[in-house]
This record gives sequence, structure tokens and C-alpha cells, in this order.
Amino acid sequence: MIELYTAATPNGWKASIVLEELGLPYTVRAINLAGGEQKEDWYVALNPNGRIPTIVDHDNGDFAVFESGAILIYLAERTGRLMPRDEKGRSVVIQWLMFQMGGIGPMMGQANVFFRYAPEKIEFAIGRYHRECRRLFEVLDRRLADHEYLAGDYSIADIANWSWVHTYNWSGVDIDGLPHLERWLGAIRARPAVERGRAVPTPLDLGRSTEDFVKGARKILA
Ligand SMILES: N[C@@H](CCC(=O)N[C@@H](CS)C(=O)NCC(=O)O)C(=O)O
Repeated sequence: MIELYTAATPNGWKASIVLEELGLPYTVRAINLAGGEQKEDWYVALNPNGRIPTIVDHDNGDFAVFESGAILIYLAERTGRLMPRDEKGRSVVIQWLMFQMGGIGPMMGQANVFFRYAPEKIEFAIGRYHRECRRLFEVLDRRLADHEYLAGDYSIADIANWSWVHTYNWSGVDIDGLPHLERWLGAIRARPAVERGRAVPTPLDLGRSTEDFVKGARKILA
């Protein structure tokens, strides 16, 4: 049995969607980010970075894994699914996974900070992160023009990128004129496992819960 420590955010959804796609039995422990639970000693002992998500694999000597990208690779390798085993195929998946970990995630995260959460609006910062997100979306769109998925068959690379990119509206970045990205967003959203994983630990509608979400985010950033 796997225990997932998570919250309703893109990095958390990556892990719950993969667990759902793999059909692995898991329990969910929701972490109260606004309350600072992720910085408590017991949690930092599992995740030295004090952030979500974390998994503990009780079927593998209570092995703890932190960093969402590492969690996805661990689960794919444990099951032999959502990532090919051949050297080149595996490398392509990891390349697009790292593109999310080093690009999409940090840039959309900073766009959210300056566009949504910062009490004062700094146009330079908002513009910088919006332009960089849009540039990264265009990279995805070009890739998806002649590939159904990012890296061969549907894989952890798609799940990692989708978990962030589908929140483009929250980040204030548009996807106008990116038809291949739009097609891919819709195809992944239509997967039942994605719908289930996206609702862990609780469903979050960014269109409706705006105020509460901003309040929570400001507490974490303060
Ligand atoms: N690189 C980390 C980033 C994790 C991360 O930033 N998690 C956020 C939620 S999406 C978090 O826990 N924030 C709480 C905090 O900053 O204290 C990963 O991919 O796991």
C-alpha cells in the first residue's frame, strides 16, 4: 500500500493521477499547506524540502520518495508502465518530464505568484513570467503538432505537463492559436483516471474558489 501526502495543487495532482492511472491501491493524507503542516518535523523527516507531494511505499520497506518528478519515475519503474524500458524511449520521457520540472512548473508557479497572489502588481514580473509560459506552451504545441503525446505513448511526461498546463487560465496565460496543445489538453482531461486523480485530496475548481485559494497561497508565501 502506498501512502500519498498531498494537497490540491498541480504538483500533488501529478502523483494522484499517476496512482489512478496505474490502479495502485493508495491512501491519501491531505496536508494543510496554509496551516504550515508541510514544515512540521514529522513531515520534513519524509520530505526534506517541506513541500508536497511525498509518497511512502509500505510494500517496499516504507520507502519515502519526495519531488514529484522522482515520484513519477519511481512509480513507473515499479510497475513497468507509463514509461518505456528501452534506453532511448525512457530518455525521451525523462526529457519531457524535466521540461515540466525545470520549465513549465517553476514558470507557471511564478506567474501565479505575481499575477494572482502578490499584493502589489509588478508589471515587469507579470510580463516576464507570462511571456516565458507562453514560449514554453509554444514548445509543447510544436511538439504535439506531429506527436499524439509528448514522448511516444501516453506517459508520465504527459501527466506531469498536463497537471500544470490545464491551469493556464489561473496563471493568466492564453492558449489561443495553439491548436495541438488544446487537442492534447482535451484528450487527457477526458481520461477517467485523470478526472479521479484531479479530485484528490478534494476537488478544486479554480474558477470558483478564487478568494480562498488566494488567501491560502498568500499565507504560504508570507
Ligand atoms: N519541486 C517540487 C515542488 C513542490 C512544491 O512546490 N509543492 C508546493 C505545492 S504545488 C508546496 O508544497 N508548497 C508549500 C510551500 O511552499 O510551503 C516537486 O515537484 O515536488
